[in-house]
Order: sequence, then structure tokens, then C-alpha cells
Amino acid sequence: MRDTLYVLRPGFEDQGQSWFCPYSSQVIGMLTYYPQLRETVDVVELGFEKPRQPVAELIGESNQSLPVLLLGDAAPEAVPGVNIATASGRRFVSKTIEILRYLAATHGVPPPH
Ligand SMILES: N[C@@H](CCC(=O)N[C@@H](CS)C(=O)NCC(=O)O)C(=O)O
Repeated sequence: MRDTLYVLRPGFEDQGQSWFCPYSSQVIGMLTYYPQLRETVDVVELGFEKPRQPVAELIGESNQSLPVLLLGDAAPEAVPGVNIATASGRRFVSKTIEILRYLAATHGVPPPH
């Protein structure tokens, strides 16, 4: 499995209106700045409703806040400044700034200031 980024689909529905997720948009913004990231990271958009499958199934309902980056088999053991959590045997990064740091560190692109 490759690193897989799950984000909220822009225009998702909640409380009777449409929204976008400012956290998801930061990560999508980085992928737009550095398109080479898309060569090694799969991106999956999900709706707002819960449980958010397949994230809830893979790492649990307590970890389905988005964005979340599920790490692939080739992911490093540790990345400075990044908390890599584990649930059901899957490793993941859930804080937005740490997802940005992880992507920068593992792809040789500039890190977030
Ligand atoms: N993990 C993010 C926050 C992500 C976040 O709050 N996402 C919202 C959507 S914009 C969400 O999924 N809310 C539902 C939930 O957290 O269960 C961070 O870096 O602080």
C-alpha cells in the first residue's frame, strides 16, 4: 500500500448548507504547489457524514477526523516533528501541520514555515 491521504470533498453538506474543510484544503494546496507529491501519494475525497469509510474501518471511529494520512509500507519509522500514531496495525498522521511536514520530509520539497 502507498501513502493515502483522505480529505473532505469540497462542498460537503452539513447543517443544511455546503462547506469546505480548511484543514483538507491546506494539504491539497501543498499537492498543488508540488504536483510530484501526487506520484507517490493517493488522494481520496470523502463526505462529511460518519462513519467515514474506509477510514473508520481501517483506524477506528475515534480517528476519522479529516484530513488524515495513512502511511504505506515504505514509510519511514520516524520523521522529525511528526507524530505517527498506530491503530489496528496501521500507521497514520492526523494533525494537518504534521501531514505537511511528513510530505516535505519524505519527498524533498520545502517544508511548511
Ligand atoms: N486534525 C486537524 C483538524 C481536522 C478537523 O477538525 N476536521 C474537521 C473538518 S474541517 C472534521 O473532520 N471534523 C469532524 C471531526 O473532527 O470528527 C488539525 O490539524 O487540527
